[in-house]
Amino acid sequence: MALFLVTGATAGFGEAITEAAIAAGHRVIAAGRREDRLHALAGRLGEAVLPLVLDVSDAGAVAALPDSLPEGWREIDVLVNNAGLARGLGPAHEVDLADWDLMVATNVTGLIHLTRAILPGMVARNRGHVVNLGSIAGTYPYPGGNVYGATKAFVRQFSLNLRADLIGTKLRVTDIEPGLSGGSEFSQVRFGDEAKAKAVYEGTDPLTPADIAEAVLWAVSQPGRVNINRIEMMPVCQASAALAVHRT
Ligand code: NDP
Ligand code: 8X3
Repeated sequence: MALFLVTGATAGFGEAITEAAIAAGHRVIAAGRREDRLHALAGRLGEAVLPLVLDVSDAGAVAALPDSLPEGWREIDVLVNNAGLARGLGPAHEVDLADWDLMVATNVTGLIHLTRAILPGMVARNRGHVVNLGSIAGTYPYPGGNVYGATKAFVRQFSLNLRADLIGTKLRVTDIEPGLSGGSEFSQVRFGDEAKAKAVYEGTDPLTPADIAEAVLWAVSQPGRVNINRIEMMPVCQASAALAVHRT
């Protein structure tokens, strides 16, 4: 039985990862900003869930986290850096800079600060697994992906570089890189518009939060000698497109 810390557990992938971890007999510190959702989740899944209100972009709260956890919930085995978001799909020369700042603050700065806070304990125990939520957007460019895709490219390279630093320890690092996925609030958050969010999935059979959770639990449950570096996953209805050529 392992102790997980899952960020962004109030919706989508994080909620599904929490459910899957509990179903597999683990304990989960379920983190997010929406306290009502965290309590509903803990109420539904029982005492193996510890609800934790945490904004990953709050550097002070993140740094204070390891010492503020209750006794018995401090030795985190699996950190799932799932909290993240996209804002907008406009071209780089027109976007709202606040959207770019928010994506960097959450997907990059929040993720690295939390990792930095949790890693020393893992290294001291010589036990632990960091699972990051990257995206295919970190590998394949698309119009309007600008800073969102760049944050996920950062997550992929940071994951690989963590492994380089952790060589010689028993710690593991995995980057999960999903493509088009429904059943979460991702597109609602990206567009702030229900009709636009719904249109993203029309006529598709996207990945589900349960698919992502299964990949996370599979990576974590490998024998200790096995490190799954990256899992890139797409729904069958999605493939990378041809390069664009502008002709006059
Ligand atoms: P959701 O919008 O459904 O969930 C995002 C979660 O992140 C919410 O629980 C939200 O909780 C939390 N969150 C956002 N900002 C913060 C913050 N500052 N501090 C703490 N928690 C925060 O999206 P998904 O489940 O789809 O996405 C999860 C991850 O997977 C993201 O990193 C996303 O980039 C990535 N991803 C998503 C894909 C998709 O198509 N859906 C595909 C590939 C990757 P709260 O608001 O309560 O804080
Ligand atoms: C989410 C997948 O293709 O919308 O990371 O960027 S995509």
